[in-house]
Amino acid sequence: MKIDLIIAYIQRYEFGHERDFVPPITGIHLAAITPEKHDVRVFHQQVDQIEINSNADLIAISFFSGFANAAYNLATEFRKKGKTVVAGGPHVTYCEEEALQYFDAIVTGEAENAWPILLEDVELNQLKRIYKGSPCDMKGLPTPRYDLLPNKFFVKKVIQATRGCPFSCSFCTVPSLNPGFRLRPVEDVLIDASYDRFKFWWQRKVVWFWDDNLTIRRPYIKELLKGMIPLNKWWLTQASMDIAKDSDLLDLMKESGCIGVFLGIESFGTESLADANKRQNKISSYKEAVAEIRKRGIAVMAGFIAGFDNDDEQSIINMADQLMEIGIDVPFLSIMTPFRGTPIYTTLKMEGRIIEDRNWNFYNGYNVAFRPKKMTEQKLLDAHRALWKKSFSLKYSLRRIIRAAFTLRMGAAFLALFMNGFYAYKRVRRNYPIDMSKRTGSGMINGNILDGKVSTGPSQIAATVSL
Ligand code: B12
Ligand code: SF4
Repeated sequence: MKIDLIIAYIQRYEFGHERDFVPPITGIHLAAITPEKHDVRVFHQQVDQIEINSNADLIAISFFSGFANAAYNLATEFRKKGKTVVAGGPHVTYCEEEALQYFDAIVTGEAENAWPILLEDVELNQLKRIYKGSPCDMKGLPTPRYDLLPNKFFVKKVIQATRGCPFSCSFCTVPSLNPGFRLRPVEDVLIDASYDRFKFWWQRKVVWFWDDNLTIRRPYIKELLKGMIPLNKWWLTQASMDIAKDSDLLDLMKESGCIGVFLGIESFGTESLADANKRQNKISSYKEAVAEIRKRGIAVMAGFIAGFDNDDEQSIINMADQLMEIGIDVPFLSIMTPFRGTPIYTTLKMEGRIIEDRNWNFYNGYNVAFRPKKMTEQKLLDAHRALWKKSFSLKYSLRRIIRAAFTLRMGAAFLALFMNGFYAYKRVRRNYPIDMSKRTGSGMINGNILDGKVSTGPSQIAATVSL
């Protein structure tokens, strides 16, 4: 069969992205686990035009909640052309009934066991409506199909070594989406990390782990990193703050070429961290923890969330200074989003605080889909935008770039330069995160059909994976 795998996307910034940094791994992983007899193409709606007139036998769409409207629009258009359209990913896993209105079949949970069965059923003309994927054994997973990635992505080597996370933060779906903590054999991961059929040296050099919490199982990560040393790569990952107390691990991270770690710091409020169930974070030790990592020349990227019950406008805006103060090299600033399948959704739903008439566009991480406790939804949005503008002002961005240039190893300093430069340029161009209440309903965001092709935004500006 001919299969088109599509990663749906909706532009999140006013003018899209200026540069496409890192791709999702989902499409190229699904392509890799598709039996070889099938002919697969992978489209990323953020950079590719989608061929509605495709001659594929099967269209398979993956999407996050914030991009559901794009996925549903695509499915509707493909089905008008008589195509069989299936879907999977975090949104359909929690919104089965809704998704079944748009797709011929859905795969919930992980695909490794269910996807081959679905494909066989399509061939036998016996497609069922729901395929329930189970947490897979990660031994023997193939190398992602990097050859199918569009050239627009700057970094290409995205890898997954583990699945799951032992923590249970209230806003996160990982504990139910990828239950348990599972590992790929180190030798399999090293094969992927060594893949070098890329055009540019940095695409061969940089390895970006798309794991939930790569460092949590110490014997495993230490074995993996020892194996990484001879590969001479620059690598990045997500991790939890406990790594800062493990100097042996940090030394090994440095030795094996780590240039960046993403920490979910989330908040500077004690009550907010309790609301988040983020017991692994201690505010009093943020600065010290960041310094321990930076001492090894590794850049600290960190996520912060605006909209906990104890947040007010000022506490949100204050984060711009607080994150500078603790030494963060690249901040990622989002708004609390009540994703289905999370404890925070259950709480807000029970309290009647989900704004039911806000569609999935409001679930892109930059919009408000619930009623905050200490302010109106508009005030939360305004406070987030004020935080974003202050954090990515030229003054703050340059300070971070210069600090990184003088204190971090080369790859980490490049990272700080590119990422801060990327956001500062957006700030200067006024390319702000889109306020969906001003766009939704205009028909501009939800995947326009242009000459039989679908784009993600009005101007067809390439919209990128943003971090
Ligand atoms: C890597 C990652 C990122 C990366 C890459 C993003 C990307 N587009 O891929 C970065 C850091 C950029 C990122 C950003 C964001 N992310 Co993110 N991210 C992840 C993470 C940690 C791993 C995803 C992954 O690649 N897994 C490995 C691949 C191989 O597996 P997979 O994608 O899960 O797909 C499997 C199954 O779902 C299924 N499947 C998926 N699609 C399909 C399609 C078909 C047809 C089939 C059959 C099966 C199938 O099969 C796959 C194999 O089993 C997950 C957490 C998690 N455990 O899922 C969060 C997660 C996906 N992210 C999430 C969110 C919210 C975001 C942001 C909106 C955050 C923000 N505030 O800005 C942004 C969006 C940015 C963007 N432009 O896409 C949420 C999504 C929740 C939801 N319901 O939508 C998750 C689940 C984390 C959470 N908070 O709960 N993210
Ligand atoms: S530590 Fe990260 S991945 Fe783990 S549950 Fe919390 S937010 Fe999710």
